[in-house]
Amino acid sequence: MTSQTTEWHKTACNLCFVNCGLKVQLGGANNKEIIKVKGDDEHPVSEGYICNKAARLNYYQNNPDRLLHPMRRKPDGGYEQVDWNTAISEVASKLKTVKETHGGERILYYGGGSQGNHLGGVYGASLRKALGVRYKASALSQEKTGLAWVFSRMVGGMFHPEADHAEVLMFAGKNPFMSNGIDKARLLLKKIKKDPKRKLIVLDPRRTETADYADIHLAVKPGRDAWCVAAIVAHMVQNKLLPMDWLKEHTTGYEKVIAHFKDIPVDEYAEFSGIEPALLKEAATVIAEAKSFALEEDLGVQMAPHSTLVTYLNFLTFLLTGNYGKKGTSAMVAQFIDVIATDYLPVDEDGKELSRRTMPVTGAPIVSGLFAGNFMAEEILNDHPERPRALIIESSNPVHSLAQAPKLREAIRSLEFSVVIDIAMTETAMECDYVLPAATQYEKWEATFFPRNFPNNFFHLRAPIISPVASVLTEPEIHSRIMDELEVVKPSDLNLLKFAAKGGIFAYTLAFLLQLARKPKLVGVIAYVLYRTLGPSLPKGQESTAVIWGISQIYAKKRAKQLARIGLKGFSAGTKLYQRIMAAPSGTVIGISKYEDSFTDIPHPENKIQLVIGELLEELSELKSMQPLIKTNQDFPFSLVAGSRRAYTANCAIRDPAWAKGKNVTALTIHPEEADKHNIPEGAQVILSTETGQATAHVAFDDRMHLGTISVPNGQGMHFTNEQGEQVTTGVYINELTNAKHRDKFIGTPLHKFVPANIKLAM
Ligand SMILES: Nc1nc2c(c(=O)[nH]1)N[C@H]1C(S)=C(S)[C@@H](COP(=O)(O)OP(=O)(O)OC[C@H]3O[C@@H](n4cnc5c(=O)[nH]c(N)nc54)[C@H](O)[C@@H]3O)O[C@H]1N2
Ligand SMILES: Nc1nc2c(c(=O)[nH]1)N[C@H]1C(S)=C(S)[C@@H](COP(=O)(O)OP(=O)(O)OC[C@H]3O[C@@H](n4cnc5c(=O)[nH]c(N)nc54)[C@H](O)[C@@H]3O)O[C@H]1N2
Ligand code: SF4
Ligand SMILES: [Mo]
Repeated sequence: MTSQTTEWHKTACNLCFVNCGLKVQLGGANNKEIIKVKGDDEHPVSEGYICNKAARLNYYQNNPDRLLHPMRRKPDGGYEQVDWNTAISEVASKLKTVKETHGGERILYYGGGSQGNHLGGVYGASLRKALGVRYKASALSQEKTGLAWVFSRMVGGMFHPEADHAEVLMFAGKNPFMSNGIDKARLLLKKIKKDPKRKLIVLDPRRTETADYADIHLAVKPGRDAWCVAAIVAHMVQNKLLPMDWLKEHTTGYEKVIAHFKDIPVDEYAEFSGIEPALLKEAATVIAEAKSFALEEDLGVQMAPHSTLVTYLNFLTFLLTGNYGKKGTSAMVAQFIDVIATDYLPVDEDGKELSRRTMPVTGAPIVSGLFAGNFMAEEILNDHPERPRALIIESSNPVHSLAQAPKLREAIRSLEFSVVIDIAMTETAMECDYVLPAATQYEKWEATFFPRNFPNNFFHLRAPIISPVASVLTEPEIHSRIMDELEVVKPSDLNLLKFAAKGGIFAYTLAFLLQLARKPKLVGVIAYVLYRTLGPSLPKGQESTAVIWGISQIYAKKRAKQLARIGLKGFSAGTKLYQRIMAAPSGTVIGISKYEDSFTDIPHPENKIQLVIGELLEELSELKSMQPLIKTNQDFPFSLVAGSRRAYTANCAIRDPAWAKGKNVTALTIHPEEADKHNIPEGAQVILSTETGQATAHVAFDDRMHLGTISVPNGQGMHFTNEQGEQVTTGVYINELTNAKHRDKFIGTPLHKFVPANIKLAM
């Protein structure tokens, strides 16, 4: 049945982690097409803002390559369709065998959500607990765990840079004009530009679209941010621009940290980083003298040489200048769930961690509960008795998104068992034993835990707007069916709760507290327990929101102060919060933070910011050698930015290349002068090579590029079935060319922004 509707449905965009509120109109056969998209002006954070990508969301929802049935790999390597009962019982039984033979800790878990969906991952936590899984990784641990290590050790909690109110704002290695990644990015850039009292500083080798809005563009040499930011801090220190009374009151270790910057030769470091010393000093002075300063960094730091050190230096620019816990600076937030868990451990007298949990084979550090995906293939491909034997992947495409795809393919194939839950037959799915098809994010209840706003903390739970394809299941259902098969929870343990749920939510709350006290082992599998007990008593279709009720209870306990400020207190505060969330299709405020919380909630002694990170101060001293961490060479004379955000890239969310508008979305870009030097005409086909692989690309000129660099976009080169039924790929599958060993010294995150590479005209 084809129909056209004029009704607007509220939801959110899942193409980047900002998750703007949307209103969409549906149409097409059975109203399964997203026909019209506009910003939801009632959404408290995005307030009607959207970028160019959201309008083409239907390419996500209606992908011709959509996976519609569970698939099982045949001995010949092909796949066959199996029914759900077969798939679930075989997956459960194979996981059980691995657990019984080698132990549950030999099963790895990867993913748990991408840019728009975290609800399934919460249910995945119950399955992990039931199996005894100990080690996990996700997209976060190939970008944000360095940041987590630094913020945990310094302030002990997630915070929000108040970009909207900062007098001076700095973007370090972030191009929000293209990548958004910050609320209402383009509006913010315009607002700052128009206000003569405000200033924008951009630290980026490329003259980015964001840099067009900057008052100061620090066009650093690629990979040399460490020298640049160290010199900025050194200039402040050496010119006594720091608020010593504030440092004394709110921080520890400031004298020690300051001492490290006293002798840094500012001019020399500035020049080495490619910045005019006068301009660098101007930036340092503007920051130090600002009434308020906030900084937001992203992949240009977190995936570039010295990444964790640069994050630390960035933090010092605002923490040493007292730009914390007041308007327009950075303030601690109370998220619904801390999507990046805070993680700090005891340190020695030099401020170095005494110990840290590591991976059994590679010794990779575990930060915020995650090991860096860069170690995954290495962890698997060996004969160590404690190597992983099985892998569960959920809502992630690591064979496409982690460095060095060929190694990862080999690793997954060598396992005793692998299963992936996805909406498409991805590059990863094609290496796994079983593929379980999920409902899309517009066919089920969904949410992310990304929002980190201040002072109003915010959460948006989205109701399904499109009826799911009958042959797929939601992740909560998939996980729970596997759990049922594993029989880890006795049906009798659930009966009391099922019964209580019939008496209403308050009877359920009492029974829930009682049952958890009596059977503490249920705590670990709480999402499953809620789904199977509270779920059935909720209005039909809302079962998977049971876990939101559970998280609301935890939030009410952990964030009682912030919750009380929206008038919710006492025994029923959690349930009332859940009810508010359910009644708010544009999302709702879940708690109010105050600037004072930014200090009182610091978990460190005397609620003080700990400025010393011994390991990173040591690395700072190593900069004296003036040796870049990674060098180009005769064979690979260019530094390749292996994955940059463009107008129509969205990680692996959209597989149909037709979704992208404009001919250069997939191009390899180079500065015209640089191209001229190498006799490469615009539009040429070139062979792009690195030490680990090669690919063909077509060239587009971009006079914003830093000389000596080339760039290819992220999220390209995925396979896709075209109208003729042929498998095609468009653009460069960049992780065929990256090297997993090319990673941050502390955390292991990849250094994708500086990959030595070469290009030659294709014959
Ligand atoms: N259009 C689009 N938007 C997206 C996404 C997408 O796929 N497409 N993905 C989302 C996701 S998951 C993320 S994590 C964010 C990432 O968002 P961003 O980090 O903003 O995006 P990138 O383009 O990867 O990198 C940012 C900048 O790093 C710069 N850079 C390269 N090398 C260096 C260096 O050595 N030093 C410095 N200082 N900068 C350097 C590049 O020139 C680039 O401008 O984007 C989100 N938004
Ligand atoms: N070389 C290089 N590599 C990079 C980057 C780079 O810049 N350069 N960027 C990195 C960054 S910042 C990130 S965040 C990662 C992202 O990498 P991934 O974590 O792999 O995330 P996505 O690529 O978006 O993949 C999400 C997967 O979820 C599936 N999916 C979508 N909706 C649903 C759903 O509702 N349920 C389920 N079960 N599945 C669903 C999609 O089909 C897709 O396969 O890539 C990283 N990889
Ligand atoms: S900024 Fe991100 S979430 Fe908002 S519309 Fe654009 S891609 Fe979607
Ligand atoms: Mo990301």
